[in-house]
Amino acid sequence: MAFLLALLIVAITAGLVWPLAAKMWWTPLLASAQGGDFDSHFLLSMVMCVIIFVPAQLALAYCVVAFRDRAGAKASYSHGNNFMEVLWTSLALVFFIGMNAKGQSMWYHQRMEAAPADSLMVEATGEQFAWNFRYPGADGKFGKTDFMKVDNSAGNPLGLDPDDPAGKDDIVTTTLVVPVNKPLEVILHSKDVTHNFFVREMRIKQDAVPGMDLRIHFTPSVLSKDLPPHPDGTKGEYEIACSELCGLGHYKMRAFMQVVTQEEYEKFLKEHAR
Ligand SMILES: [Cu+2]
Repeated sequence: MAFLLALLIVAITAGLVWPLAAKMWWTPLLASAQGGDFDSHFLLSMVMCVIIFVPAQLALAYCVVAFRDRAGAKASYSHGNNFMEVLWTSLALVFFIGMNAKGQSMWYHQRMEAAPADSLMVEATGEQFAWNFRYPGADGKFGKTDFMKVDNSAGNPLGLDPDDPAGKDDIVTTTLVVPVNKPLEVILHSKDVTHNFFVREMRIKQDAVPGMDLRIHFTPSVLSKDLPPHPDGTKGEYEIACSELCGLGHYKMRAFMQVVTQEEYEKFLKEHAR
């Protein structure tokens, strides 16, 4: 019986490690300059888990056999080993603090540090259950908004103030179109509840919180026309999925992001210029 159990433990361990060893990766295409750090951090944590998990399971299988019930033998009690206790507690401490420190710096770099000076700024505003994107237009300045002026039916979902000259050329769209290889700063707002701006290929996930001005910057690096089609058949677009349970229509709250060439981007701006 002990041998069978040990065999089962080894088989389950092998079955769990197999997808990783066989490189059955589940990360989607990587399409931002900063996403590589995220992937290597993810891979490092997976590898560390395997390094800890496999010997622990093999030791368990060994103990199941070595200390199995033998007729007539008396069990002995061990109070443990202080040296080993200190050793693995400190190793775990170093590991967790180290992983956190590395993750923290990636997080900090994209959110707390200022975006590069030549970044394109786009405001993304979530509402139940849609996204609107605003470009500052030719003057590079966002106009004032006033929530009293929000009127979806009149085509002013963001409440642009018509009296502010800086807002006259602001462009509002429902699809996010950005040029490739240019740093992009997304300023996240929400009109009602907490939403989340999630683009898996960019390895970007950031909450949009009502009343807050949350920023995240990254550099899209793959044209959307080079993307493989989505399982739902959508082609040439990155999905921006709301990733915060925000109400009954949460499941269908999504928008799309197109990464285009500089020329195509300028054409897009001209077509939408006001
Ligand atoms: Cu949402």
